[in-house]
Amino acid sequence: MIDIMKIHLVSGFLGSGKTTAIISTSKALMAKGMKVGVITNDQGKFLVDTHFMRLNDIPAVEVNGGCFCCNYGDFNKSLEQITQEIQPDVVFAESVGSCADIVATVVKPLMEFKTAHEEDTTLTTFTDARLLKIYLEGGDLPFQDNVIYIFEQQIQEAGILVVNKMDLLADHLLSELLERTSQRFPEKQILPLVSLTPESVTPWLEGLQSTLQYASTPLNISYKLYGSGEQELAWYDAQLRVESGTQSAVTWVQDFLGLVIQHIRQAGIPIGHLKFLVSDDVRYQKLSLVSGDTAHLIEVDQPEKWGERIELTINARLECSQEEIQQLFQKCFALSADETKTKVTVFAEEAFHPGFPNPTYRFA
Ligand SMILES: Nc1nc2c(ncn2[C@@H]2O[C@H](COP(=O)(O)OP(=O)(O)OP(=O)(O)O)[C@@H](O)[C@H]2O)c(=O)[nH]1
Ligand SMILES: [Mg+2]
Repeated sequence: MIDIMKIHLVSGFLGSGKTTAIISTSKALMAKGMKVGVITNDQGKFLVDTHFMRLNDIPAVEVNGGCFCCNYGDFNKSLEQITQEIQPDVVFAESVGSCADIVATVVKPLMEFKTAHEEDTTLTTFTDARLLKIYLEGGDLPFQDNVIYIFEQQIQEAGILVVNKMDLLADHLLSELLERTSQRFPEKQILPLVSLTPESVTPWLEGLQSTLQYASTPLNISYKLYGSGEQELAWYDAQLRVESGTQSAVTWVQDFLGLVIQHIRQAGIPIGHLKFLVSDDVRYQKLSLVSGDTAHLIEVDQPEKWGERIELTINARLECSQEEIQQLFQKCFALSADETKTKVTVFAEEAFHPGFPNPTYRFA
């Protein structure tokens, strides 16, 4: 057995606020002198979230190229690595936002192979309060039914259900939403949360001490539906460098982001999570757009302060085909080629659908 620490698995739909909450909570714990490690996870290979954790001085290792369930060996190696490197008191493991069935495929193997103690392991599912509200009221979420199936299954297996981004709902709607949530999921610990700061995540930190850790019965999940839901989603990841020409690099980045959002909106493509990491030698910023956000622009802070050379990482998760997502970005690159001599170098890019979920272990 790895001489473990607490392991908090963090699940929830794309863009629900997992990374934000983990960063805020890690900062709160680190300020109290605790050692924290994070394992990030994605189907892709160059991840905004991992970079962003590290830029926030939070030790992070990543399991990439597939979810924890399908790469349990890599997940276990990452746990060993982080244990050896920093001997953490607490590990947060954030699963990719299209992943479900974590109890059977990650929690149970952790117990079965005696890697972790039951009382030290939790599973929290994050939901965006705006999406949860629509879902519980029987409204139309902006996704296909089999994608919504994943959203439902993630909630179903939570021990702790975080209703996140409560600050984005009007006050008079909050208590009604919480009441509806408790009625629908009476067996879960329901935590309203704002994840944005170390101070605001205290309810989650306290919730993690509870004994109601995760649904004791693994999901009765249809992999056919779950897999088909993942197939509706397309990933586009890219890493590029932008160097100023006659206009600043940051202006190009800002215009490019606007163009991408405009084209997605025009095509009516549902957004899972559109995330960008912008950095130069001195500063960095993560920019995000998720389903529920109505903005037509995401803005780089203090554009006048950015350097001549900017690194841009793109992680886009949309409900469309692989061809559509690739063409959309290609079109935006082509439209952004201008006469300002801005030099844009794309180091790596890939567009794909997540593979069919095929867990390494499944203990039901
Ligand atoms: N207003 C508000 N925004 C939040 C809150 N939590 C997260 N966000 C925003 O939601 C967006 C997505 O947050 P992330 O933490 O990246 O979401 P995620 O669940 O890690 O996303 P994936 O890893 O792509 O599945 C970002 O723009 C965050 O700033 C919150 O409590 N309030
Ligand atoms: Mg994340």
